Amino acid sequence: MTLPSRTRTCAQVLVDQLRIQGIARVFCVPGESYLPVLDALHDSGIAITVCRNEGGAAMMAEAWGKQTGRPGICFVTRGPGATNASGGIHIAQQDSSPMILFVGQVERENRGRDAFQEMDYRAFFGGLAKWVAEVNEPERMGEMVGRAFATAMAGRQGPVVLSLPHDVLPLASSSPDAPFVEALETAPGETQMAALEDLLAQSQRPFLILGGGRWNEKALGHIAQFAERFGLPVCTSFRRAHLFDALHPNYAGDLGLGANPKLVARIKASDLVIAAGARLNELTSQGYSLFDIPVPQMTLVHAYPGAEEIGRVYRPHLAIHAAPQAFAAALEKLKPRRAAGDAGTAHQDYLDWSEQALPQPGAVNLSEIMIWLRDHLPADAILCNGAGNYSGWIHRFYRFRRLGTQMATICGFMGYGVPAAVAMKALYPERTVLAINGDGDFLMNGQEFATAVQYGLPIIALVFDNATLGTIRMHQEREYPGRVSGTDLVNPDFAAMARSFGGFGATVEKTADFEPAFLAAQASGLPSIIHVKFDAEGITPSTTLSAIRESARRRV
Ligand SMILES: Cc1ncc(C[n+]2csc(CCOP(=O)(O)OP(=O)(O)O)c2C)c(N)n1
Repeated sequence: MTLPSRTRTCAQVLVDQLRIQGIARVFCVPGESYLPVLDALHDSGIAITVCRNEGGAAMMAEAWGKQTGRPGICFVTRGPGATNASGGIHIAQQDSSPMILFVGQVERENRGRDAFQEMDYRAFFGGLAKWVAEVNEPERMGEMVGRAFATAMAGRQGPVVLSLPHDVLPLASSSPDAPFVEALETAPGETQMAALEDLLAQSQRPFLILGGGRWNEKALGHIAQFAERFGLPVCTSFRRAHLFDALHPNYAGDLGLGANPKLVARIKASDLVIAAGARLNELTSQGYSLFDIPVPQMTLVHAYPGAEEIGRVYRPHLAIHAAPQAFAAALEKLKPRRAAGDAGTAHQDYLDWSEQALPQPGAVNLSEIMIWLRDHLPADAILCNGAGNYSGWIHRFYRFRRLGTQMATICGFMGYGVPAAVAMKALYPERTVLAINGDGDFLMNGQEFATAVQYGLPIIALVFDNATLGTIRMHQEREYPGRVSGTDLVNPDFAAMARSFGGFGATVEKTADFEPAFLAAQASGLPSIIHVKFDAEGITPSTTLSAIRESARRRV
């Protein structure tokens, strides 16, 4: 796409660059520091979602990037806006999601004076972002924005921060436009693929771990066929369960918090692990206990798009520096030299682990609710969640069937569910989008429910209210049994909150109330909150607070 040449301001070059890169929507909280950009957006055809907090705006942009593989865009004002937005940057870094944060900056003539809301973004975001830069020369705007897209999408994807000095944005710019940027593809070499074929021929108990971003349906189709041809059990890394159909006969479950012990044992006993696209982070590696460091006890093949990640913790026996799509395509050519293995037992272990609801103290049973959702939601429904013990029920009982249906932070950031759901509903208005939250979790960004109402985005937010910051209470009972400190919560009426915001609200106090509440929420056509009150005693799907406390007391 080439745009007509005319005299443009720096801000207009920036916005034209967004159009050239195919950006349809940006997320922001406005600030006086970047008014020329807001003005340039006015007639650009790019939609603006104005958020209530920059933390929510940055998470929406991150979620957009995580889902689409192209950078989500967020604009925030200087100092306070930038610091509020930092949560989204942390998520984008840990979750490897492409996003660009544009942030206002003081005038160049005042830089270094500790001027009003001045910040050194290179220092502040330096350890988080893939690239932090300030656009000080008007004629370099196109170049800088183009590079921001390329950097955010290349290798291990992540966040880029571009700072926009106040006085630069309205200046006339002769900057040329940069062309549309494709993510850099790296493909495996033939020798590496031949080596992988040899390793598979020698292996008795191979296993495939699937994770990371940059996948598409076609590549995942190649992965499924590869697993079928070789009889490989496949598991997904922490919060990437949507990469493989849970009902596929080769699916062995997901690795993460509360992983199936049989799955963990199976991986430990395997003689060949192929990690495809997964970083093998702390939660996936079960607290760095699954593989020996630095050289894993079994043969490790690590296929990953970012060279700097391969060997960061684990020295692979075979390193394949390749983007997931190219790696998956290359797998098509591999031929089994022995009879296919048996993934059936691994899949049965997964089904047994996730099939039945477990008993839970109190009138509300979260596993029954999760199983109801798994039986009634369409396969393309998107589930967004933040952090908290409630997510353990999602991991264990919900069955993700399609790419992009699980939107949760790999870095365990509270408050992600609502902003991610707002972004997903804006992206896919026709799909069912849930924000699943704990009570502590929800109020970290629950204000973005107002954004859902403002833009007519009927997300359904479930708030699992146990009147405690349950995860921390659980750790507390383990370490300091009976000494509850700083974890109790007194909550508002979340259903009334929904109504006061202009949405639909319902309260659930027993399991049987959930179905009618959910159906009523759907029928309302409004953004909805379903306030589910349950007993904190049922702290995880498989244990209680009392059991944790008692066992800690016996230990002391
Ligand atoms: C932004 C942020 N702050 C703090 C934490 C630490 N943390 C992890 S889980 C949790 C409690 C979550 O409580 P809640 O939302 O009520 O869910 P529950 O664990 O009770 O299901 C806290 C405080 C975090 N992960 N993220």
